[in-house]
Amino acid sequence: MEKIKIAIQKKGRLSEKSLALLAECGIRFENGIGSLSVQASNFPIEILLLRDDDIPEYVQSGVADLGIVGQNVVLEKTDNVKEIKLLGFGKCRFSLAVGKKFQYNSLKDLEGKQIATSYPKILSNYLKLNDIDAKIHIISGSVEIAPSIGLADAICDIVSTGSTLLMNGLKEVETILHSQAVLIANKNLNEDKKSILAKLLFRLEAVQKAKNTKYILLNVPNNKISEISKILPGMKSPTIMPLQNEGWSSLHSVIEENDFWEVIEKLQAAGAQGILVMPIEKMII
Ligand code: PRT
Ligand code: ZN
Repeated sequence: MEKIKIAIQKKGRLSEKSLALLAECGIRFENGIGSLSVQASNFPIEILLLRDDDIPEYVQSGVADLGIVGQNVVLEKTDNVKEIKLLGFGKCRFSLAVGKKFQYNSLKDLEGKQIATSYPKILSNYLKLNDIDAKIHIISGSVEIAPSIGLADAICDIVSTGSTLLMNGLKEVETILHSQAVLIANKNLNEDKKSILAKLLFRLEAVQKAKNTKYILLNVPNNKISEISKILPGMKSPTIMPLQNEGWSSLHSVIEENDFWEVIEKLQAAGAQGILVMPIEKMII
């Protein structure tokens, strides 16, 4: 039977979360993670463990059918793969930074200056779009030290907390893009592979929905059931079960993580008691 090949980062910031996501989709792996490729025992998928920089090209050429990689790397390496799904981890931004003493007012101040980066394509597109002529120095690692050793006036790099910039005496002046891990696919998957991808996506969506949702149980006086049910949007409508205590019921529903505290406050104000909130493992609607 046909298998789908998914490329994920071998060792780095995205490795653990990529593997965990596949595991949450119920995929079990046969051999150890030390090797270059890993077979799944219960799903038609093979995992290729690669450097993240190589993943977009492998997917574009069809050596891998799918890949999990940062959007920043996809943009830099290829424009010929399909972005299938944002995965919500590996979040960062790609920014321009200059030395603390650099008098920066606008992008125009970078005209004629030297900028160090590992992402020449994204940077040059951005400069072109903004009509700035600057010299790009391509450096593969430790870009943030370039200004202090006199190699460049500015840098363009990935930032997450900003502490690396701070430690190197730099200040962030422009955000070029926001990035997170994304599932990409080859543009010419055959029908068999498309149907395996659809199965994988179905599972991914169930996992993602569950992460954003909580299961909630609460005790409510019977005369408040309809008022409280309105506060809880739920999947369809809440489940209501009588309690042994006369005049009280137990109400079960789901709530969105985002509205969590707001909903809890409203429920309490409306007379709910004994509120229990639990994680949901998978959610299929
Ligand atoms: O070996 P391989 O080539 O596979 O890995 P890599 O070293 O190229 O990549 P890796 O593992 O560092 O990052 C993989 C992906 O994680 C990146 O492509 C981004 O999409 C995403 N990501 C999220 C980050 C960061 N956050 C991040 N903070 N990638 C890099 N950084 C670095 C950044 O380059 C800078 O040096 O962390 C430093 C800044 O961090 P703060 O928190 O100090 O701002
Ligand atoms: Zn890399």
